[in-house]
Amino acid sequence: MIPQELQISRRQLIVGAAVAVPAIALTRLPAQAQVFGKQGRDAAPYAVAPLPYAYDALNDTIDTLTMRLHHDKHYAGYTKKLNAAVAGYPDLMKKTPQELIANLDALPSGARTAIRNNGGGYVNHAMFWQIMSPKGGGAPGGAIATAIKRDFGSFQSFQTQFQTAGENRFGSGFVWLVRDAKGKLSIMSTPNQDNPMMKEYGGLFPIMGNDVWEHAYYLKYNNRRGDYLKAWWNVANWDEVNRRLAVAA
Ligand code: MN3
Repeated sequence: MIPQELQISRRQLIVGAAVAVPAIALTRLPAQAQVFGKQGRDAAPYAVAPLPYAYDALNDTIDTLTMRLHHDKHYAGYTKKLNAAVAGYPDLMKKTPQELIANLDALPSGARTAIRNNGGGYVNHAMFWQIMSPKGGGAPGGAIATAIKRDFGSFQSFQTQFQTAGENRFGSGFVWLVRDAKGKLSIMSTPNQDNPMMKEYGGLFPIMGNDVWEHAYYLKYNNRRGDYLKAWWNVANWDEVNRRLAVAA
């Protein structure tokens, strides 16, 4: 069970990102609870979190129809199938989606693949909507800027490596910026709806990730995934990425 104090703090987060939460409370909370705060529900039935902006808000970079299909069909589909996968397992229904995917080995074998795919899809997309913003773009500031410079040499070098890893992901998947146990940032990519929090990837906390499934870019960019990855920086929400970095520690 989650202690009462966490539930209260988490509710503050659910109210909205604009609500000021004392920094000390953020650092004391487990990262999973922080991430979860914007996803709406910590137990089944898991809910489809609304986009934090209009469908057409990112239109210069990601077209409106792509956003509508991606959110209302793909993400909503993962959510529906995740709920179906845990139905009939009361113990699983009490867990957060992050807890489910971080402990795949502990799941009943009959539900494991469905939870891996759809729980991963749920967690990945809940993050993805938040780390984009119509007010995003530009160079990062704050702690993430310092950490990127420290671990990649420069923001440009980080961008190039992130784009290359995204382009090199064969088939569908995500490219990630992760933080390891020592606090060092690195880039990795995973197939399908896998997530770095899964044990086989080291159980690493994803600071940010870009969706390189064709459904994320094909209508506007067609086969040019590299163009999508390059343009995507225009909507990167560095405030949210900084928030995720802060709770990862
Ligand atoms: Mn997707």
